[in-house]
Amino acid sequence: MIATAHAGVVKPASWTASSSAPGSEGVSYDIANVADARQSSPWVEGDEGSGLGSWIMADFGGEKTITGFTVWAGVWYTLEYWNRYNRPKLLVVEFSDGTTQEVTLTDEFKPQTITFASPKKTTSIKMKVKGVYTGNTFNDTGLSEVVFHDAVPAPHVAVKSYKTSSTFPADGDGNYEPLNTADGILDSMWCEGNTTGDGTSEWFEMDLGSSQSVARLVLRNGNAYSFPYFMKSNRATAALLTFSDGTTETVAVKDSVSEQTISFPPHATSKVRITFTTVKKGSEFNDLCISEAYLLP
Ligand SMILES: [Ca+2]
Ligand SMILES: [Ca+2]
Repeated sequence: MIATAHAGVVKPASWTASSSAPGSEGVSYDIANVADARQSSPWVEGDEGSGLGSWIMADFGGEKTITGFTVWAGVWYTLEYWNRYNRPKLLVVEFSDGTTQEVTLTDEFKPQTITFASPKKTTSIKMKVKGVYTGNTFNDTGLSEVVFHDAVPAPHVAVKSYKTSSTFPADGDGNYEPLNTADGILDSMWCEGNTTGDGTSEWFEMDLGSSQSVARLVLRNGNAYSFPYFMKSNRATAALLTFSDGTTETVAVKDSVSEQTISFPPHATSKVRITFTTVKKGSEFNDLCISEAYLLP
């Protein structure tokens, strides 16, 4: 099973930080950016020096049982900017009872999921930067997103693996792999990579590993980063769902940046292929993208 940020997500009631870098030209480095479901918007500390000793703190507004977290370490605006800024290497994680754990992160432009040795009851989690990987331009440390997990099973049907008709090649903004549709992040997405078409007839398939009952598809269509970006890229307006026994359902897909739940008659199936049968063209890019997609019973 793929560990996704959907699974057992605990949303903090509030966040605070030791400091934040001043924004400029409409760009903010505020602490709110670590929990806005967008990997390209970072918190950047505003302390003197490299960021050692700087911290962020999540307040859960009551006691929660936290099993770990997923972190998008560094400034994920683009890969170039990720290299420019410091990335946290060592975090001291402090719980509300005063106990601490040290977490070492790898220096990779990909989300990292940390699972605690045992689930921890706590009302808050503070993460203090104790070591950094040094950026090549700016001596400031950033974190683009943090998602906490608990042990409560998510309602989503687990996906074992994905297949696609095509996938857009990775570029300076990151990759366009289908796993991006299961991370809860609006500006990470699967985009088809057929250079001659607009995405019509392109598909991706979820392998559920075993027969599961599915009756709803939850989608964030297109590039869901923001409404202006949504308008720039192609999005789907209809899809054909194909199940492992060969049966199909035709469904309409709303041309909307908002989350939509598409219901269909229940099917017991080990695979669901979603073929996008009609596409609305964007104003700038001629590639079909899907930001989030998961199945419910
Ligand atoms: Ca963010
Ligand atoms: Ca996503």
